[in-house]
Amino acid sequence: MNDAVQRASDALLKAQKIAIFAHISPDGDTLGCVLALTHALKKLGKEVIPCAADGVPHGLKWLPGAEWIQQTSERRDFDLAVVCDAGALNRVGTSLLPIVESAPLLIDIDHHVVLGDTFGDIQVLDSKAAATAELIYTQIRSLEASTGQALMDAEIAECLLTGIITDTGSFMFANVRPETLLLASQLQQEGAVPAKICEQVYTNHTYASQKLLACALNSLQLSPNGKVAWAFLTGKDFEEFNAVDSDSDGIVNHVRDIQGVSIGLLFREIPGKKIRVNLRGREGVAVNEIAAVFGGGGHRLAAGCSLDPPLNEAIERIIAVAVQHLEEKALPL
Ligand SMILES: [Mn+2]
Repeated sequence: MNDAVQRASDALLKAQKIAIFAHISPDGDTLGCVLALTHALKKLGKEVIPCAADGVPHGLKWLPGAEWIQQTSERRDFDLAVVCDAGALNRVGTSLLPIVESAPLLIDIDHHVVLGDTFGDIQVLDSKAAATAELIYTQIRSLEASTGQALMDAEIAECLLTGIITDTGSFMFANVRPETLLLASQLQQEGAVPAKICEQVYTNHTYASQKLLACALNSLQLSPNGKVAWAFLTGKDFEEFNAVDSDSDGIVNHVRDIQGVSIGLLFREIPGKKIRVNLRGREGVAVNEIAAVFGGGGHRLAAGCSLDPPLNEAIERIIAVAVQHLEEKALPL
């Protein structure tokens, strides 16, 4: 990976106009990465356009530089495109994909490493990193080493620590490594304030999101073996509270966090579209394998996919696969 980091630094320093892309339904990691890299490259005098097809969700609008994020761009004159934390190229979103593809050179920086889905002329990939923010930190340090210019500051540190905190569930997930905690400490020393980040991310819910949580928990059900829990949100629920998609972020964790439950699923009915499913697992399962059956993907403990309506049939189909997955995992090797 070190070689790829150096080649990425060389390409970033050679380019003048750089577009940086987040993934659809953006989270704290993808936006934290895009903005941290944007801050660093602006300091180096680069012209940078940070893009996210779905914009910035309510809970992340406070990120330093969030106002720079563009949902689309007419421009095609970039020297270089960078995609952060996307998992697969099409996850930049259909509206931005042609822009990414028009760039003469493409860098992919990511901790989702899905065989067969890698892309980019330069690939800075590490599936052991808890967040892509860990890789962006390394990249920015490499840019500093190459130029002799100090780039790290409190704003960059805040963006990166946000990525680490959100992708580790505030250091509660199994992806936390000693390196992750050391880096968090380093970022706090650089000026990031963990309490501020957690307050913004976790204690600043919209009214609509709390009402959606109530609807979802009201619909909660358990499989006969008690190991799969699911909840759903209908199009009507979203309508009633004038809620947007990002208002349902995080609800799936409540569905999984039940005694005895190994897999939690949240179904979201989006009128005129496929039914979105968020999957969360506990150690020992691989929910991305379940999502893959339906053309989706993600991490072992957090994944997503889409199914055709109607809702009740979608629920039946995926629960059957989830229950079977647990039976297979329970078999002795
Ligand atoms: Mn991530």
